[in-house]
Amino acid sequence: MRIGITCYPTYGGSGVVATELGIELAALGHEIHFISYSQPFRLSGRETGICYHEVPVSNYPLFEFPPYDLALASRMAEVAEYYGLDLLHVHYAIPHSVSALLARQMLATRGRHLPFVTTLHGTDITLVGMDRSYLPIIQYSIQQSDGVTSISSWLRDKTVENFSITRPIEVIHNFVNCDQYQPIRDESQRATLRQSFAAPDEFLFMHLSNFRPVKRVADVIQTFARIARQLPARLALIGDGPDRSTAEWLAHSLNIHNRVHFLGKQDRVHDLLPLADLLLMPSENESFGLAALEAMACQTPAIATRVGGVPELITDGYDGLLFPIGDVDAMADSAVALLRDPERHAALRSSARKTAQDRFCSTRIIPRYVDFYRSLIG
Ligand code: GMT
Repeated sequence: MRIGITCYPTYGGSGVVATELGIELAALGHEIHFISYSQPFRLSGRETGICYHEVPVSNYPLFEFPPYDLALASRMAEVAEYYGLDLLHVHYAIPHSVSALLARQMLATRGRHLPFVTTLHGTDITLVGMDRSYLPIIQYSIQQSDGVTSISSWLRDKTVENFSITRPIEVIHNFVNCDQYQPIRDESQRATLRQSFAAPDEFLFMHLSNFRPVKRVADVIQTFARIARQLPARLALIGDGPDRSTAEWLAHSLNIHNRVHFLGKQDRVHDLLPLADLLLMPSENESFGLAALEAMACQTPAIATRVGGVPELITDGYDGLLFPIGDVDAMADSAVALLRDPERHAALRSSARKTAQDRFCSTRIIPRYVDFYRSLIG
């Protein structure tokens, strides 16, 4: 198949899923065309079978707000026509599904059918999409999509509830490539690599996000501060975003800044996640929690909040630990108790990897997308 994919190219879960999906599909022999305003951050630009098409956005002085959605619709229609696309797959409803709808209509006037799939990721439904200025058009574009997928059952139910959607929504969970994301089996190699972040007798915690308020990065620091009072430990935070300076300030105020590493945006997170003992994901909401899945595939279980679609990924006490939002004391105490019990920690680590492999490995999930596309093209 020839598939056009549109996503946000910046640091964030929906862009990661879209990019990894394109890479996996290309590896299966499909022809993939990414259409966006810049190259998605996890693409090197050298992948076989993948082509990137930039959307130029005119910045004429008359425009206070450059109309990206229109430029995107034009480019989608052009790429579909020139490269004979069978289907468009847009990630994150706002504004991508509206642009795809326009592109489909433009091509229909030329006698070509270009079906499009909208994948709902989270804040497009739970936060931004609920804004009255977007709600009616997003509702319309979801209803009008040829196919709609959601990355968790929780998000599907929220979409139906918030937008009164009557059409079917297929749940296709997020996935991880378990060959790329895997534990470092050689203990001495792991110990050597870990030395950049922690001494041999120190535990290593990690956090991975875009540092938006929904991630509650302050809770990461607060939890870690309580842990560091009881155990020798270090924290490495991967990513960047609006709440980073608050987190840095808090680390200084709590006098733990010497134990906290802010690593900024990293594209090879599969090299880092296997080095950690635990991941901290105390989010206010997560419609899935891809960061936790990536860590679990590397045998790093998560201490997370029981929110949104997270319980579809993490089974409390088996492959991770779940807590109420903001309960930093319980998160810290449980982490300390777990790390003081190496057998239980080892069991949680291997269950985390098993869950990633058995339920969310790309080899299981990608065929579901392929079948879904075929059902629409056919
Ligand atoms: O988490 C973010 O702020 C980024 C956001 C996105 O759309 O880029 O992530 C959402 O999509 C991810 C991939 O499907 C999910 O794993 C995240 O749980 C979801 N984030 C939220 O629901 C807050």
